[in-house]
Amino acid sequence: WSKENDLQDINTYQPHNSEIQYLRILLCGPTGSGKSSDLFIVTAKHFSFTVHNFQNPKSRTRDFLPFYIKQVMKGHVKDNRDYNENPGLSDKVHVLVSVISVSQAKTLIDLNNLTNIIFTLSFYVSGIPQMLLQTKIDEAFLEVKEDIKNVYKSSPLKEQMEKVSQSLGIPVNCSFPVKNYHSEIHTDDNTDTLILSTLRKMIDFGEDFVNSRTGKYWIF
Ligand SMILES: Nc1nc2c(ncn2[C@@H]2O[C@H](COP(=O)(O)OP(=O)(O)OP(=O)(O)O)[C@@H](O)[C@H]2O)c(=O)[nH]1
Ligand SMILES: [Mg+2]
Repeated sequence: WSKENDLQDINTYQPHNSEIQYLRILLCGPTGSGKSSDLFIVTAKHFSFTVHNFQNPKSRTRDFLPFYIKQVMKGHVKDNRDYNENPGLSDKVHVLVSVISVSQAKTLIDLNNLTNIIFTLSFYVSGIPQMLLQTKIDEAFLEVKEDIKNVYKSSPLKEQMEKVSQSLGIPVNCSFPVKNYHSEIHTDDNTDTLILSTLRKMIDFGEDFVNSRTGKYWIF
């Protein structure tokens, strides 16, 4: 349980594939799930990164969302408005991260929405690494709220992670618990440690993907 290694590796990370300068990670999930908070405070403290916000176009129904995300993943959507006709590897998404809070995962509507999206996407897109983040574990599990280091010891949390992984069809080893900063003014080492280990995983998954010759996935 230490953040130094991850911090060092993330700091010196440079994609080996010279086609790209940086990884593109797409966070997708219901409103309020913690996408904007995710990783951001820690990340902003140590690293530089760029954020684009994509919203399902207002005129479209919810059914449109998976198709919209598919366009984003293929690198066609630039800043919500412009269309990129011929996206290269650097425009495409390299890791797809689904984000849902524990309490949202417990409501069937939120879970079903995410399941539908992931299901549709996995139908269209294969080969791209997928991760699942379950956020707000501090709200849901007292033992984690008291000490974030209990994250790997809490059996109710483990059960919750497994249950949701299974419903979403994302393997447990691609599934991570997250506690974001929310009201804290100061950052603390233990919270940083968990967040950095998750960020590290995203980079590992993305790095594998852009090197797996190809960096190719198959979108139908
Ligand atoms: N307790 C707790 N609160 C959190 C956590 N993550 C996020 N929050 C809070 O939840 C609220 C929503 O988080 P956001 O990051 O804004 O959610 P979002 O997914 O970006 O939502 P949209 O931008 O509407 O799609 C904020 O008030 C956060 O401070 C967490 O791990 N624990
Ligand atoms: Mg947001």
